[in-house]
Amino acid sequence: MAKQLFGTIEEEIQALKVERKALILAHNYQRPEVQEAADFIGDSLNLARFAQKSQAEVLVFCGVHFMAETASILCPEKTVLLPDLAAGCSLAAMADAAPVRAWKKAHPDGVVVSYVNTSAAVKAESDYCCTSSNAVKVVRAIPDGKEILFLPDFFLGSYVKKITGRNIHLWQGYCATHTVIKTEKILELKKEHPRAQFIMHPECGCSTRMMDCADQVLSTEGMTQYVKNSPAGEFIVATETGIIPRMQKENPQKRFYAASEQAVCGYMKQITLEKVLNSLERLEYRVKVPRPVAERARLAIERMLAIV
Ligand code: CIZ
Repeated sequence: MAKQLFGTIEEEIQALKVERKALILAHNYQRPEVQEAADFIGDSLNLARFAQKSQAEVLVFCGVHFMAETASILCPEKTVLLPDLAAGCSLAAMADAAPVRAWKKAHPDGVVVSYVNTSAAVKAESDYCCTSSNAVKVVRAIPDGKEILFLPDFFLGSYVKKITGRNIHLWQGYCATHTVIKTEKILELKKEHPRAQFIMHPECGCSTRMMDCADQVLSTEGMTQYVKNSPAGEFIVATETGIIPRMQKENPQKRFYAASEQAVCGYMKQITLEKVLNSLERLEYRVKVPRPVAERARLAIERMLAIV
C-alpha cells in the first residue's frame, strides 16, 4: 500500500498527479472523497471523452474495469490505470464474448446493440455501443424492420423496447446493485415526500413496473443535469447512492432521498484514496485493450458517437 511522504493524502495525490502528468477521473458512483480528488466527474463515456481531449499522459480511472477499457480504446496513446483490478461490474460479467457470438449466429440478421457496461471483447462483437442516456436514439437510428439484439441489461432493454416499439431481443442480464431498489420503498418515499420528483435509472430492477410513475427515467449524467435545472426542491433518486453527495454539493438548497440506502456498488467502492495514491506512485494497474479487439470495439463506440 502507498506510503504517505508528506502532507495529507489528498496533497500527496495532487503533487504526484502533476509529476506524472496525470488526470484523475471519477465516476458518479465513486466515494465522495475520491470524487473530491478528481479532475472530472461523470458517466463512463463523458469521462473517456474528457480524457481524449486532454494533454494528460496518464489517466487514473476511478471507476470499474469496463470503464477503464473504454478509456483505453478511445485513448490508446495514454497510460490508463485502474487503482484496483478487483473493481469489476456484475452486469458486464453477465455477457461473455462466446455466448454473444452464439446469440448472433442464432439471429444472423440481428443488429447488436451493447450497453456500455460490457467488456471490450463484447463491444468488439457489437454493431453499436450505447449508454443509458442515448440507447433510445441509437435504436431509433437503426433502419425500421431490423431485428435488434440488445445486451446485457434486460431492464434498460425493456425500457428502450417500450419507448421505441422496435423488434428487440433482450439478453437476461441485470445490475446487482440496481435490483435492490424496490417498488414498495419508492411508494413509501413518495407518500412521505409528496412534492419530491421521482427520478429513476433505467437499470433499476423495478423499472418495468415503476417506469410509468417516474417523473424522469435518466442516466447518471441526465440525473445530475435534471436536478440542477428543475425548479423542484426535492428528489427521490433511484440509482447507486454515490451520486447523491455530488447532487447535494452542486445543489445545497435542494433535498435528495435515496430510493434505497442499500443500493451501493461494492465494486465502485473498491477505489479508495490510498489506492489512488498507490496507483500514481507505482503506475499500476495498467488497463490496455489488445489492438485487434480495441479496433473492433472502437467501431461500435464510434457508430454511437456519430448518432448522438
Ligand atoms: O455509463 C455509465 O457511466 C453508467 C454505467 C451509467 C450511467 O447512467 O451513467
